Amino acid sequence: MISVGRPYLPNKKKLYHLLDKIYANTWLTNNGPLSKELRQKLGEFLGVENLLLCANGTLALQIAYKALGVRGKALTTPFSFIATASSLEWEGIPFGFSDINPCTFNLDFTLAESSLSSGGFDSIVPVHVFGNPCDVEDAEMVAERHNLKVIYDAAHAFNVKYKNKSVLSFGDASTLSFHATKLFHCTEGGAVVFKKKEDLETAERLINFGFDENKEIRGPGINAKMSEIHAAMGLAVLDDFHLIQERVQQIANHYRDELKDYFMLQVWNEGSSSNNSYFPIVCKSEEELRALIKEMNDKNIYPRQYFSPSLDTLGYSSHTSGKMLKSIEIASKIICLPIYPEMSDEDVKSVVRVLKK
Ligand code: T4K
Repeated sequence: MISVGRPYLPNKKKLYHLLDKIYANTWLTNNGPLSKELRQKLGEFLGVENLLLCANGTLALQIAYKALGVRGKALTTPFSFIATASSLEWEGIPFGFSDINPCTFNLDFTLAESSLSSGGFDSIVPVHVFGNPCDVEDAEMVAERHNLKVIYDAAHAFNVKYKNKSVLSFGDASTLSFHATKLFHCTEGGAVVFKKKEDLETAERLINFGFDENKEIRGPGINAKMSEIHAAMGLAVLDDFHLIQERVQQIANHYRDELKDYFMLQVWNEGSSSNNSYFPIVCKSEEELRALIKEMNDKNIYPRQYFSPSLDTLGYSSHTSGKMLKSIEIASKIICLPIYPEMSDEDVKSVVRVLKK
């Protein structure tokens, strides 16, 4: 079976060596030595400061909102995974949607500006969809004009650079997912990168029940820590990340060369690198999409319709005026093709063969 993704499994010996350390330390969670090592290595690898590991990417979003004191209305994109919106809903933060640019699939900040002019917003939550950096300069100009906090959902943007700088260094905070389906993963896991050290320090308490470094409770918190076993997986995967990147780059290049004249492809933000974690194509119609998915499924190929449905159609938010038509249209015609490091050349060719028929 060829599915949309398959988790990278590091060499067992490498992982066992790290698990041996956990046994030797008898330390399983609560900011243990392996999670400290992973945190430091990730900060260096990604070129960012103020990085905090979390139990998953959804909690990373929730911790970012809490640490930054986001309570008023938030504006976000309807074209994302459900966690972007459900994390706001779960935190009781009222939110509205603004439509996307149908070429980049990211928030269109010109449209966002007009949604924001109705007032009452105190944050924006843009997503770097499929790792494509949204227009961070426009986002920050808009945020400054309207006095908003910016929390980027960068779940897909591991190791993505914008103008040679980590895309995670923009905004008040950026969050990552290290779920098994991501190129870099810890089985489950996530992180927040904060602009300010004081927000990081607040978040360090929030993920650990509100305890400070002296074990005094400084306010309400939750348990959103990463365990040592998850950190071990992360360290083993990080060690191989160059191999993962190299292989998915080859697959993406092949898809792009073969399919660019047949489908609309995502328009990438100029001056940005790509981690090739997803390979979306946009069909001409919903009918074409249905037919292609069926043909692929018949050949044991299982792409996914990320992201569908458009989140504004779920009835979550009461702060949206009108339908998000561009997002709804893209959601009805998009397919993310299988891409993962273990895909063989023959697997890749078999996907292309169905699509070019
Ligand atoms: N923000 C954004 C923009 C996100 O995309 C996500 C997560 C988040 C926030 C939240 O981060 P986390 O809290 O998850 O850390 C998957 C992932 O579960 C989810 O992490 C991810 N985005 C989303 C885009 O995709 P599903 O429901 O599509 O996953 P599932 O289980 O259907 O797996 C997809 C494919 O991967 C399957 O076809 C088979 C393969 N697979 C999956 C797993 C779990 C395997 O081969 N082995 C496995 O162990 O959500």
